[in-house]
Amino acid sequence: MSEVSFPSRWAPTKPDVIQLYSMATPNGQKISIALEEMGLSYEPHLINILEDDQQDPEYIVFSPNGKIPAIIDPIGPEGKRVALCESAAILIYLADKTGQLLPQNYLDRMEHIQWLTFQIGHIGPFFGQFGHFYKFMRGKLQDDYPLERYTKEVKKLLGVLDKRLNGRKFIVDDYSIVDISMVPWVNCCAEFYDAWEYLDMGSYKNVEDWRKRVSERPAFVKGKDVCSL
Ligand SMILES: N[C@@H](CCC(=O)N[C@@H](CS)C(=O)NCC(=O)O)C(=O)O
Repeated sequence: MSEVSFPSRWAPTKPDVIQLYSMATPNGQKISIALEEMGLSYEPHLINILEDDQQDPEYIVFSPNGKIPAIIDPIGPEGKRVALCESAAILIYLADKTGQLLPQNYLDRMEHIQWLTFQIGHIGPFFGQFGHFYKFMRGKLQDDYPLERYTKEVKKLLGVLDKRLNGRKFIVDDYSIVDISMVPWVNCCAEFYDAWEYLDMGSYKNVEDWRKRVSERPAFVKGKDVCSL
């Protein structure tokens, strides 16, 4: 991995701690919540995606798809500076760095990674598209098909989570980076998209209990508002 420079537009004032480049969206919240939960020191920088900060040439160097979140850890393995984008990769990196919120045992670890990739491959993209058509495009399109398609898929995914959480406090065993990756998206549907009633979220009782349990954690409460506008 080649070492990157700190972007001059978001110059660190504490260059010895992890630099977080983010905004308080579900994908961004995951990382600030994890950093808080793990007790790591970090310096947050707001990347305002509404103003296309994520396309800044200095930022694209270490987040090539122009998305938040990203981090630069000035003191990674072997003392090397590490830059990472993609929230799942960052969560695994932070968990490995601290030995927290992801088991080391191979098969337990793979079960966590399975659910983490389920979040990345399904929950993030489909909840995000649902929000686009429900919150931002509703009433602006002639065709109901996009909203119907994403509503159906989000309800299916909520059903998968509800079944998985039957008799469980968390998605795998103990609280982990998997829960941190998912709850911001479920909260986003209920709160930011304001779709709790529309999606009949009250009927997913296990999901509701879990998101309350997770959302009340002090690190979650603190982390979710980091890099707010
Ligand atoms: N797979 C990526 C998705 C990141 C992502 O979609 N971030 C959104 C905010 S939630 C973003 O940066 N959007 C800005 C854009 O698309 O220009 C991850 O998990 O980090």
